[in-house]
Amino acid sequence: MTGPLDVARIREDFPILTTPFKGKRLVYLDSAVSGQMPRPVVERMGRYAQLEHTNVHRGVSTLSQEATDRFEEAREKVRRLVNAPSARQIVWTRGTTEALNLVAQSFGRPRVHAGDEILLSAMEHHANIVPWQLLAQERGARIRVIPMDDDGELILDAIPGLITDRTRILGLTHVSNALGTVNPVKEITALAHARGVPVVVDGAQAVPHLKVDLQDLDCDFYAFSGHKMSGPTGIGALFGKAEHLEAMPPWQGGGNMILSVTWEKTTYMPFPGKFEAGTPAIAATIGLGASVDYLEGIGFDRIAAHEHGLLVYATEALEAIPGLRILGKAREKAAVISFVMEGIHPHDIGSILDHEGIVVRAGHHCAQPVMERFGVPATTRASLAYFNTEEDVDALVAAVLKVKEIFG
Ligand code: C6P
Repeated sequence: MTGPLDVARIREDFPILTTPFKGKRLVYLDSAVSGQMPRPVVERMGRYAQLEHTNVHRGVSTLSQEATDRFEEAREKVRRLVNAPSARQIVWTRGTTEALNLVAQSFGRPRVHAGDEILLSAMEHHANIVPWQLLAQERGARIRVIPMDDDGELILDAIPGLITDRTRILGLTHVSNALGTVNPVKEITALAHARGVPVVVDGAQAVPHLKVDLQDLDCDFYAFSGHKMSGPTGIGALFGKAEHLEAMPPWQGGGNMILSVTWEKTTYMPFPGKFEAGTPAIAATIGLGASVDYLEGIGFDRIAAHEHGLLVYATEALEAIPGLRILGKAREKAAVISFVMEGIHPHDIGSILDHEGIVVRAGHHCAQPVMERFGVPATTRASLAYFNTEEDVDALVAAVLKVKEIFG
């Protein structure tokens, strides 16, 4: 599809946006925390639950075979979305957090030893910090950090000096949830690969907004969550390069991931099966497939153009408010606006906005090192999606002016 988005039409797919909230029009500016699900996704999951449900990969019944087909079709849709070479390289997880823990445990643990180094960017979400800290503590390794500048851009020149003979992995977020920065993943991956260092990318905030091409980026792992891309909670994915997934041991054991079990010896399914122990989130997986259809139906070029237009519009309007400071001024930026206001706590701003029917997030956004870097305990964050409008931004700006009035 080409041309601008028909946002009014799209909004009809989201009953939450058209149903009064506290007697007001709901202004949802918190898609970075969790996106809203359009009607076709909800309906697809409902149809599965009511008419198609049973377990997958476990039976000769037609019902089970059909559920398995739908489940695997979703894997193919996700493969296509991110241009992975093979659907087998898409491992289902509960979300980004679980995917990154899988990499730390199954890929990281055998290769990280005492004195080794794990290199992370300064703008990681806790989900791409804590799993590596746990591993580093266990192994006696250390974490090193790629710094960022005052605009919230990574200092790329620092990277070659931070990669040493002891660097075992580089972890990088594609889009910062706290600042909106879009990182040059391809360039950083090439720098790391030139020194033989594999790269794990946190794509939680990228997949919903950009066209991601994993074969072009060439990273070793890429993690993302269904609920941030118009899909349900409880499902996400890890992409891995085939040679890594082949070599990695399972990280959880149980049914569904084995070829045979005896008291003496157990053999495992080939990937992705060996990483998917137990009954998966079947309805959510099929729902995620429907969300891919929905997003592709709109088109990522149009989504990105619409969101960028709103970002520019909102940035200009907010910056005109005296005493308001936006954190994160990267040249490449997704539609995330984190701001602070002189003398007013972000929680107070968030509460007043909530009263006006405007949903934003106030806090550290699970990125405390980013807050520390900018010397603030928290920010107020508005994050935009393809269903937002200039009217939403105007409502935000009016409410922020009201906050300013209340706090003098
Ligand atoms: N960020 C936010 O408000 P899960 O919870 O596993 O689906 O996603 C974790 C995660 C990982 N990486 C990034 C960059 C993220 O933004 C998130 C989730 C939400 O910013 C909730 S803390």
